[in-house]
Amino acid sequence: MRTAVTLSQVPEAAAGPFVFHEPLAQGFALARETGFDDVELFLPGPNHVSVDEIKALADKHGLGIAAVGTGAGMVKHGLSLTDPSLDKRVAALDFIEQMIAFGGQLGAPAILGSMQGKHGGEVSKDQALEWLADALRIAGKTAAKYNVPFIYEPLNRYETNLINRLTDGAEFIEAHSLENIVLLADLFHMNIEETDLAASIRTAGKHVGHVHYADSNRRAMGFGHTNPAPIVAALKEIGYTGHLSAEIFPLPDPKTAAQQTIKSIRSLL
Ligand code: LER
Ligand code: MN
Repeated sequence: MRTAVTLSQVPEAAAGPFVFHEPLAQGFALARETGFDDVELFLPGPNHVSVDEIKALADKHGLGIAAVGTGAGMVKHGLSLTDPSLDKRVAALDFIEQMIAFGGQLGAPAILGSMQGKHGGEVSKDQALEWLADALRIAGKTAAKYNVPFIYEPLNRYETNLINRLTDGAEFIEAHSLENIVLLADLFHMNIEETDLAASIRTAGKHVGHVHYADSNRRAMGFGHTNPAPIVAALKEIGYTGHLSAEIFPLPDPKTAAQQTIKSIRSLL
């Protein structure tokens, strides 16, 4: 398993669960300094910074790109894959496909989190899930062109009413025969939704492709009440070799949150 830390460049997400919000050059340096292998990028969109610039920063600091988020499509542009408007759904998928291409050129998968949207009003749950499956089928194919998977993230009930649990995500992938889609086990969302985090990871098994390593209160692991030992043991058991990525609040300050994450992971790996 590899360690990663989140770098955000999205002003609208200044209060979000990202460790470093400094300009990218500084963010990469801080990630290296605090001991991470890789970084996870949360960018305003596919044209905010060039792929070459990211490659240069990654090389300079000896860091890889773990993943790229797509949430700015929602927080900046209000786009979701399950919007009642066809135009907005098309724009949402287009944004995601551009982020897949951006990340793909860096060898990094893109993540679908908040852009999955919600059902409600004129959109039934069945309809929303059908749109979600259609979009995941396309995104999986696009990602395959770059030899990376596409990451789907079940979110807690306050953020989506589509799929909240890891095992429901695994069933969804299988029921729709979705290819090249992996699941993101965000331990913060899972703390709200799962009965037993380690058991859900074992059940979802081979579908788990990324981990947001957060404590119960979305602070660095060790600053809340989640016990990470059985979770990391379950990840080892399923043969997980992906990232433990700190998508957490920068509390009490970014460096301390980053250092605590590394300390927790080192004690378990
Ligand atoms: C994104 O990774 C996530 O976990 C969502 O909660 C973002 O709001
Ligand atoms: Mn997450």
